[in-house]
Amino acid sequence: MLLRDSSHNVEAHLFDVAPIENVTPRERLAPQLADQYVPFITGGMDEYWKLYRESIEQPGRFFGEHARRLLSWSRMFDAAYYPAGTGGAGGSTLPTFDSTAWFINGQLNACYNAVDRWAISCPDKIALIYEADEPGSGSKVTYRELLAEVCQIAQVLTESMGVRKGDTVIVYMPMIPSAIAALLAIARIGAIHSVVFAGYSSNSLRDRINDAGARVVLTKQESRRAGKIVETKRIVDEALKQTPCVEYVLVLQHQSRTCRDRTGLHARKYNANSHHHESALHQHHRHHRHRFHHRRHSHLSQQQAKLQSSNGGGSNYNLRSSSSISPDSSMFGQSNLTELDWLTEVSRYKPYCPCEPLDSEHPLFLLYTSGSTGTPKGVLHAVAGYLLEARMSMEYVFDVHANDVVFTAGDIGWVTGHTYVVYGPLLSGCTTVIFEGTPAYPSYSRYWDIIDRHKVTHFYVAPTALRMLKRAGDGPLEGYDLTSLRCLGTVGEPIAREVWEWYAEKVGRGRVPVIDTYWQTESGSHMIAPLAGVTPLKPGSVSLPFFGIDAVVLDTVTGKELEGPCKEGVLAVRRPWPSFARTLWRNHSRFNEVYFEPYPGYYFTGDGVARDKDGFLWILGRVDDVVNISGHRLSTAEIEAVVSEDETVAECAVVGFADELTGQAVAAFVVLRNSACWENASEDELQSIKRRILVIVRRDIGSFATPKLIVLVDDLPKTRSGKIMRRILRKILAGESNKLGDVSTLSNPGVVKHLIDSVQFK
Ligand code: 6R9
Repeated sequence: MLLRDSSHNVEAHLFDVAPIENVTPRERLAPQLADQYVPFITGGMDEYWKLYRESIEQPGRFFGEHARRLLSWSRMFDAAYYPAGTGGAGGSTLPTFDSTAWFINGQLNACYNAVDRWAISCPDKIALIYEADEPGSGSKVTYRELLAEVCQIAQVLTESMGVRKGDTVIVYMPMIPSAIAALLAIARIGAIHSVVFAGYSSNSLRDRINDAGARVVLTKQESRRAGKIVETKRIVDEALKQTPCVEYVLVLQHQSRTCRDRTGLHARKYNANSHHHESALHQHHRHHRHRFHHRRHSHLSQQQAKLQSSNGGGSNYNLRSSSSISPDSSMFGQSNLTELDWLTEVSRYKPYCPCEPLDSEHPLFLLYTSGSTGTPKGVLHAVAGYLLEARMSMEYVFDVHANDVVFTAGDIGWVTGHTYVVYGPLLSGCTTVIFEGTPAYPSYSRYWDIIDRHKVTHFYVAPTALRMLKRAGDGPLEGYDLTSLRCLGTVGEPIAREVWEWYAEKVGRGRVPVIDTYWQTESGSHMIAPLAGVTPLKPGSVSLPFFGIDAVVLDTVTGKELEGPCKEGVLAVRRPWPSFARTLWRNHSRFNEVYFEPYPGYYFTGDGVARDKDGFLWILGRVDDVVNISGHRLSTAEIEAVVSEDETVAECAVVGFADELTGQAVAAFVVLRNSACWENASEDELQSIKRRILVIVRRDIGSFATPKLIVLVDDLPKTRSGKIMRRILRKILAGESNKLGDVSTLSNPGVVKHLIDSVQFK
């Protein structure tokens, strides 16, 4: 583990900010509106501290009570956690990271909790507001409609594709209601969803599919983003050339009915002929599955597969009409790959199927994220603990109530989308906005337009978007009312004080709190955040830990806990909490290694932190080799690996540096092979090498990882054991060449001057 230099050089006065009153939104609401809301916390900070202490000292009792109240169980759990937690009085033994399981012997289903219970109690309530890329072309989906679509997709998975409990299913889709329905359908049958952000390249997608061992991929033919067409399926096809585990790909050609057609005609049409159709279908699927396995095991040649597919696949396949194997499936180079048409498949099934009851610790999803080394980590979450805290944080941190409209402007490819676009809002039974577009299309007013048109009460976004919008000036905000808002949130990276203040003033109109939430893919839900209407706010501080988070500041070098005010170090957590990840997919030893070995006995977050004089926490950014570009977490090692693959590149070091717009940007220091030959190269030749490197990163990872700066150098700073000292590169880029710290361990101290010169002449 490569830790950044221990001294962050952060001056204490930087954190000397007077707390701002956290305006209780109700006090500023019209009285008739205010009456609708019974706050979750009425006793102010005293109550926060009381609950916090209970959550740490008696986690069994605290989380047990919440789990009973906030989730619907098909079998109630016996104890809140293993080994000692009794749901009631808690136990004398506190949970530890090595052996904890939560809500022992309980059974439940995520989809039931997010959809069915509201489809029963308030079927016509709007669950999803789909705001399409093109303004005005979206739709609304009620809980009843959502349940129907989810159930149909669930049956496509189990009946048409043979997906079973515990299988992994990859979702590579844009932000549309069917993508949300797909996640819930996967959860409904007890399979494990793994969303790959649709901005990832085919190579990144391929690696994630293979690591997950997925048998099924769900995707869309084309997506729209900022008015442009993205050929999503083409990226999938490319990836599927090298994914032997995949047996089925389900492709959405056009939007499903919940996106297009609110007349209900489709459902009626289905009912008219469902019975006969269905039984024929069941027969067909039995046949199909049988044939399919037979086909695979007999190693059918590619030619035969092609023949079968082009003539409709023989008698059994004729039943499938347009949806059977696509004529060009042989192009995948995999004879066992079947492509199915989403809408045709879905229309074959009835709009209800039962939920699979799952043990509390059954996996809910797998989400790949970046770590210190090149290979992405598949973070695995367990169903009960994750669901509980997704809902608890919605309610306590954001003060979300059942009639609220939540707009989390994040993609489902990131954990923020999982917890605060999909699960959190739906578990709370409120309405969630699914936004397909971007904040600048068709203009910088897009977010404000969405907020006004849909009467959004909670808006949650990354600072990177706010920096861009702040830069666009106040014009785009003019003429917008924004009085529906009760809470503003930010997530993903530190927010600068000016940006926080702009957000509070211009968007919140000085009326609603700005809640800066610190958390991670691994944590599943908020770890450190103020509670809306309760915790005093300090612009730039994430304030105080959420319930159950026993956060400590550790000395970077000694690993000792630093108690009391005005301390700085790394952020760690002493005890597990229900929504914490359970493992890394098929790599539990890496899980232990990256999170628990750096500071034995603690979960190591990877972030630097400062505690100010009031005990408030300030996140200082990653201390490992992870960069955060526009809130996208990327491993520098991953970028290095792809750049180094180019034949002209001898070696390469990637670091992050401060960028006004994206928070951090990527800089690649590249040493070319035969560097002597390049000495007299023309500027044009050098530019073309740089362009090639940009193309490689875009192709192999995704355009969001493209280096902003490429510096061609003769050598990299290295220790005697050959380790690249990226710290030196970071300091030089930060303009702190005079503060390089200890360079005595460098094997080539002369390189420093060369690097400084190279950066200066950029
Ligand atoms: C939710 C999410 C996690 C990393 C985390 C930290 C950074 C997240 C932050 C923040 C400062 C905040 N981070 N929230 N830094 N202030 N409010 O972003 O998950 O993609 O896993 O990233 O993001 O560095 O360690 P993930």
